Amino acid sequence: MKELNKVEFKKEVEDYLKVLFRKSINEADDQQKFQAVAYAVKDFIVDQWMATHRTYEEQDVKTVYYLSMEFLTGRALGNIIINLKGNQAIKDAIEELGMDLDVIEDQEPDAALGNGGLGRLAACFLDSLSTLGYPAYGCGIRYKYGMFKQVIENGYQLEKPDDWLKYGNPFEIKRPEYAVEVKFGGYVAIRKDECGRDKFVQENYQSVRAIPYDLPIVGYNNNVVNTLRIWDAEPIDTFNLDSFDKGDYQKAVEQENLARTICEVLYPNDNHMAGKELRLKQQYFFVSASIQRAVMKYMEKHDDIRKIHEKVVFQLNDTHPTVTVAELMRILMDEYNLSWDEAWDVTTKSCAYTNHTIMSEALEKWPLELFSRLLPRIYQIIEEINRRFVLQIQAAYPDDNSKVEKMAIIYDGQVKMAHLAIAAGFSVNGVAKLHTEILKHQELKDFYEMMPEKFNNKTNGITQRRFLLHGNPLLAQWITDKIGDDWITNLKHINELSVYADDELSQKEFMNIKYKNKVRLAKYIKEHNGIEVDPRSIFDVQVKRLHEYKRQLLNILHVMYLYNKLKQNPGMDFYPRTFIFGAKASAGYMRAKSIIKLINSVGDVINNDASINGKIKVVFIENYRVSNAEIIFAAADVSEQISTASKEASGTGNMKFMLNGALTLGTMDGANVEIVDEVGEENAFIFGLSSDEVIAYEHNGQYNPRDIYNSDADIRAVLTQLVDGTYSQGNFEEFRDIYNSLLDGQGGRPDMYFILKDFRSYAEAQERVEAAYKDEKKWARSAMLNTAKSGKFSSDRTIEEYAKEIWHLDKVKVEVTDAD
Ligand code: GPV
Repeated sequence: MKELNKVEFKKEVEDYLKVLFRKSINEADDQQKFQAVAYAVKDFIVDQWMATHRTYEEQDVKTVYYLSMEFLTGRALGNIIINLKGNQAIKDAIEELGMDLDVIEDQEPDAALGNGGLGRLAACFLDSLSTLGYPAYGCGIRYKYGMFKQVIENGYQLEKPDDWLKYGNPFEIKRPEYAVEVKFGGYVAIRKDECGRDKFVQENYQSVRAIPYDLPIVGYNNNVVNTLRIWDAEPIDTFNLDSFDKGDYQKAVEQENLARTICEVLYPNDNHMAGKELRLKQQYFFVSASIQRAVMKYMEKHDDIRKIHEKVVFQLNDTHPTVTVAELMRILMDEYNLSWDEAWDVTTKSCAYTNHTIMSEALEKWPLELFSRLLPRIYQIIEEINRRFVLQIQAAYPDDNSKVEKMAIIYDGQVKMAHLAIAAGFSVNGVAKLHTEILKHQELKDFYEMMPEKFNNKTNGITQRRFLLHGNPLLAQWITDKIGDDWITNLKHINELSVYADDELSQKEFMNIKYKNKVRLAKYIKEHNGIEVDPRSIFDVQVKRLHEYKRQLLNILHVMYLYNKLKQNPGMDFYPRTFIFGAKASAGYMRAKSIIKLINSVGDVINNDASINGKIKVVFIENYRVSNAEIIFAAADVSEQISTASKEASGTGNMKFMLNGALTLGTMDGANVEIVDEVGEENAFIFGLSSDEVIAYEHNGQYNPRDIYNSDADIRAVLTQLVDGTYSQGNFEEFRDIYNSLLDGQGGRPDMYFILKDFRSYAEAQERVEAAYKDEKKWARSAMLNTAKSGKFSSDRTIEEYAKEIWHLDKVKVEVTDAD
C-alpha cells in the first residue's frame, strides 16, 4: 500500500486552499481548511478506488448490492484517515501547517442519512465489507436534508433542518453518465413490439432523472474502496418543447415538482410506518435506479441475463426496498423479454430480506389505491406474484383457509411488503438469536412452517474501527500495547486482554483511561449544557432513539424515585451518579416528546437542589448523533439497555458500550442475551420480565398496573409527582398523558411496555450496580472483561456470515499499480 507522505500532503492542502478558495493557510477559515484537507485525502484514495474497480472487472466478481433507505455514516474524514493508517502522517502534516486535526474533523457535518440503529448498521456493514475485501455497493438516497437537528428549548425538543450539504460534500463524485429514468403513475397498456409480441408499457406517466453520487468506503489498510451510491432526482427535461407544444405545460411543471420533492428529506420515523405517498415514491425511486444500473452493468460484461444471480445479489435492509422484487421482474420481462417463470427464477435467486423489528406499527402495508395509482406496472406484477403465492399456500394447506388470510401478499385492501419479501426472497434473517426465534415461532410462524429453509439468524455487529480505534484512541492504544493490533481487523483477538483482568496494574490503567474519557465527556457537557458533572461519579448512560418500548420512562421514573429516597433520608449511603440521556423523538410522536420534556424537567429540579450535594445529576445531551456518540460510549460506566423484553430486535448501542468497557444494565432482550452469554451474568446487571413472560401477558391480558400502583407506595408517590406539578411548576397537565398511559391506557392497554411491572426489579438491579461500583477492583475487572469478551460483536463477524451463508461472495485482493 502506498504510504501517505507528509510533505506531499502539506503541499496538496495548500494547493486546494488556493484552487477552491483563493486563500493561503493564514487566510482560510476552519471550514475551508477542512475542505482542503478532505480533498487532499480524497486525492489519495482515488487511486485505490479505481484499482478496486479495475480488479472487480478483471476478476468478474460477484457483488452484493445492499439496498437501504438509510446510511447513517456520520463523519467521513477521521474514519478514512484511520483506515488509511495515515493518522500520524496527516496529524503531523496538519500540525506543521499550524492546524489541529480534532478541530478540522469537527468542521465536518455528520452525514445523518438515517434515523438510528438500522441506518447505522448499514454504515458499519459497508465499513466491514471494504475491510474484508468483499465487492459491494451501498445503494440509497442522497437526501438534501438528513435527520433533523435537535435543539432543546425550555426542555422541549425543537427540530431544525439538517442542511448538511451547505458547504458541499468534498468526498462525493457526481456521476451524470450513469443517470437513469424512473417512471411514476399513468397506466399500463398492451402494445405490440417490433416482433409482433404483446408488451406491457407504462404510458402517460411522470418521470424523473435519477443521478448517482458516489461516496468512497475505505477498507482498513487494504487498498479496497467500495462505493456508497446515493441517488438524487432531477427533472427529466426542463425544456421539453414537445410538451409545451402540446400544451402540456401543466405536466412539465408537475414533473419538475416531483423531482424537487423526492429526495428533499429523510422521514424521521424509527420503527414506525407513516404511510405517506412521498415515502413510497422515495422507495421506488432509489430501488428502480439501483436495479436498472445493476442490470445494465451486468449486461456490459455478460450476455445471458438468466444468469445474473451468479454475479449479483440484492440484500433488502428491512422491507423499505422490497419493491426491488417487482422492479427486477419488470426489467427482466418487459425489457429483456424473459417469461414469467424465467424471471421469477432469477429474481428469487437474487433477493434476500433482513427483518429488523416485530413492532406491529413498523410493518409496511400500503393501501392498494395508492400503490396501484403510483406504480401501476409494479402493482400488476405484485398481483400476479400474490395470485401464484396464494395457490401455493392453498396447495400446502388445502383444509386451512386462515392461512391465506394470514399470509397473502395482498389482503384487506393492502400490499403487505414483508409477505412479498418473504415470498420472493431466498433468505429471511433476523438480527439477533432471540429475535430470529421470535420471528420463527411467533410473528412469522406461518411462513416459517411453510418455508423453514429460508429462515436464518445474523446477529448484528458494529465496527471497532469507528467505535474504538477512532472514538476511544486512549483505550485503543492501550489495547495495542498489551496485545498488538490484530484486534483492529479481527476483534476475536481482543479476548487476549482477559489475562489482564485480574492484574491490578492493568485494572488501574484501564480505569484511568475510563476516567480521562469521562473528563472529556464532562467537558463536552459543560460546554453544551452548562452543567457541571463529576467525572468520579458513576456515568450511567442511555442513548438511543426515544421510543416507549425502549423505556427511557422507566429510567427517569427511577431517577425520581431515587431522588425521593435521598430527600427523605439525606444521610443515606449513596454513591454519586450522573444519569446521561440522549435521544431524538420523531417529530410527530407526542408522547416521546413529552418524555424528553420530563427528563429535562426532572434534571432542572434535581440539578439545582443544593440539599443533595450533587449526588444525582441528570443530563440530556442535545442532538445525539454519530459524532458525539463516539465520545459518549468511551466515557460510560453503565449501559442502559432496558427495552421491554421481545421488543428490541437486537440493539447495537449495547455492543458499542460493551466494547468500551461499560457494564450492561439490561433486560434479556435482543442481543443483550448474547452479550450476557459472552461476558457472563456476573459481569452484567440483568432484570425484568423475560420475552416469554411478556408475550404470555400480551396474550392473556392478565396484567393490571393498577394493582402495582395500589400496593407500592414508592411507585405511587412517583406517579403522583407526574400530575401534582412537582416537575412542571404547578402545571398538572404537562405530564398527564404519560401518567394516563401507565394507568388508563386509552387507545391501548395501560402500561403496554410493563414499566411498573419491571420497576422493582430494575430498582433492585440498580442497587446491585451501586454496590458493585463501590468495589473498585471488582468493577475494573468486570469492565475489562466486557471489552475483552466483545469479540463476537464486530460487524466483521456479521459480514463474514452474510457473505458465506447468504451472498456467497469471494474476497478480493487489490493492488494499486502505476496504471491507476
Ligand atoms: I424496522 N430498527 C431501526 O433502527 N429502525 C427501524 O425502522 C427498524 C428497526 C433497529 C432495531 O430497532 C434495532 O433493535 C436493531 O438493532 C437495528 O434496527 C439494526 O438491526
